Amino acid sequence: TITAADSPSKRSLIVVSNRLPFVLKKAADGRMTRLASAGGLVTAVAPVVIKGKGLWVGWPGLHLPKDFNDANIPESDPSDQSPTAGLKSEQVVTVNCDPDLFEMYYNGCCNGTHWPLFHSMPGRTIFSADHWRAYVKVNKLFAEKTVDALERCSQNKGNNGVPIVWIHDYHLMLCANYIRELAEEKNIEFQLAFFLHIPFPPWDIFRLFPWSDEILQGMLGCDMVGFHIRDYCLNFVDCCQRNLGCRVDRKNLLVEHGGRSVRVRPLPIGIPFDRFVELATKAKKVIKTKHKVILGVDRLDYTKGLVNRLKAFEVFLERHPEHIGTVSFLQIAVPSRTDVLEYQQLKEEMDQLVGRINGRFSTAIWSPIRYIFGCVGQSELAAYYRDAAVALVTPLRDGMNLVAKEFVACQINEPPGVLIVSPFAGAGETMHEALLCNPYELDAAAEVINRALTMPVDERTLRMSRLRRREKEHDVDHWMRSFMKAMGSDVEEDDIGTTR
Ligand code: GDG
Repeated sequence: TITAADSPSKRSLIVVSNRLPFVLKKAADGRMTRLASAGGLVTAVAPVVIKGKGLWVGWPGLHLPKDFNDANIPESDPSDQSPTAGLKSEQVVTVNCDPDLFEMYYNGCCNGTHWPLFHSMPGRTIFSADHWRAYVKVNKLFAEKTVDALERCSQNKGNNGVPIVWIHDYHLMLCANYIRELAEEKNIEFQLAFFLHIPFPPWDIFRLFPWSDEILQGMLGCDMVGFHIRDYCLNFVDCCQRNLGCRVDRKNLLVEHGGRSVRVRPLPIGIPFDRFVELATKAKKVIKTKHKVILGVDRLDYTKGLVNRLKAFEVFLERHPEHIGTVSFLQIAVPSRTDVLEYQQLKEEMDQLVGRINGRFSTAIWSPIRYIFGCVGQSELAAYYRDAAVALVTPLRDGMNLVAKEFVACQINEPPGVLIVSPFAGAGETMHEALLCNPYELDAAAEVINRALTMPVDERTLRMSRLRRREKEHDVDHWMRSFMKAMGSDVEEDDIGTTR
C-alpha cells in the first residue's frame, strides 16, 4: 500500500527487461565498454530509474563469464550523452546464462513461439516443450536477480517508498509470479507491474499455446498489467476468465486472482515528440529527387506486412499509371533476427519482389522502388520522415508502431504529407486522422495510396495538425507519468523529461 507520505522521487523503480538499456562490448584491448540504446523507452524510463536510485535488471547483450561480478560493469564514458549516462554501474544487475539455454529461450520460445502467436499468426508458431522449459528457467533466473535487486533497494536507507518492479514484454511473462513468491518469503515489500509491447491475442488464438495457463498465472503475479490499447486488455481479461475461471470486471478491467485484484490498464506508448521535431528541424536533406516519395520504415519482420505492401504498390502502379515517373516508394528495412531461417526467407522474398516490380515498371530514368536493407542514423531517419509525401505503415499486426508517430512528429514542412496506417496496429486504433488501409486488401490499399497522393492541401493540413497535436500531448513522458499514476504514484515534473 502506498501512503501519502511516499515521496515519488524516493520510490525506486526496478526495471526488468530482456536487454539492459545499454549493451556491453569488449573493446580490442579487452576492456569492457557500454554501447547505449537510443529507443524512446530507454529515454523515458532511464531518468526515473536514475533519479529514484532504482535498478535495471537485464541481459547485457553478450555472454559474460559465469563468475562475472556486476562491480566490473564499466561506468559511462565522460563523453556519453545518452539517457543512460547517469545510470551508475551499481544500478545495473546483469542476468547471465548459458548460451545454449539463452538461444532456446530467446530465438526458440520468445521469437519462435510468443512473437508469432501473439501477433495472431499460429501457422508460423513453433510449439516446443524444450523451448518452453528454457523459457521457464530463464524467467526464474530473471526473477532471482530481481529479488536480489529488491533486497538491495529495501536496504538502501534513502529509499522510503515501496519499490516498484516494472517488467517489460513477452520475454518475461512468467517473471512476476516467481518474484512475488520469492520476495514474499523474504518479507520484502514491493509493487509489481508488467507492460506488454506487442498485442495480446484473442482467446481462441491464445489457447492454442499448450502452456497458456502458466503465462496468465505468471502475469497475474502483478498488481497491474498494462497493454497499449483497450482491445488487448479485454483479450487478456477474457483469457483469464475462460482459461483460469477468474472472476473479472470488464468495465473496470479487473481480474481476481489468488485473493488479489489485478488491475489491467491501457497505456498507449508515445514517442519523444520534441526530440524528433528537433532532429527534423536540424537534419540535412537526404531525399534529393523531385519525385514524391512514399516511405516505409520497419524492421524486416513478417508482422510488418512488407510483402503485402510491395504487392499493393504494384497494383497501384497498374491501376494508376498516371503516377509512373512521378512517385517512388522508398522502403527502409532494418535487418532483424537474421540468424532465424524465417527472416532469411523473408529477405529473399523481398529481394525478388523488389527486383520483379522494378524490372516491370522502370524506365531509363526512373525506377519505382528504392530499397535500403540496413539501418540509417536517427537524424537521417528524421529527414526521410520530414520530406516524404506519404508514410505507409501497414503491418499485418503490430502492438503500437512508433514509426507512425515519429513520422507525424517530423512533418514540419508545409504543406504536410499523409499518414496511411493499418487498422491492425495499435497506432491505427489511436491515430484517428490517418487514412486506414487493410494490408490484406491489395486493390483497396492501392486506392488509399492514390487518395493520399491526390489529397487536397486543406485536408492534409487539418489531418496532420490534429495527429501532431495528439502525439505531442501523449508523448513518451506522458506514458511514463500515466504508468506511475496507474501504480498510485505521481511523478514530479523534474523526475522525468530528458526528452524535452
Ligand atoms: C515493438 C512493438 C511497439 C527503424 N528503422 C530505423 C530505426 N528504427 C526505429 C524507429 C522506431 C523503432 O525502430 C521501431 O519501433 P516500432 O514500434 O515500429 O516496432 P518494434 O521494433 O516492432 O517495437 C511495437 C514498440 O515495441 C514499442 O512498444 O510500438 O508494436 O512491435 O523507434 O525509429 N532507427 C534508426 N534507423 C533506422 O533505420 N535509427
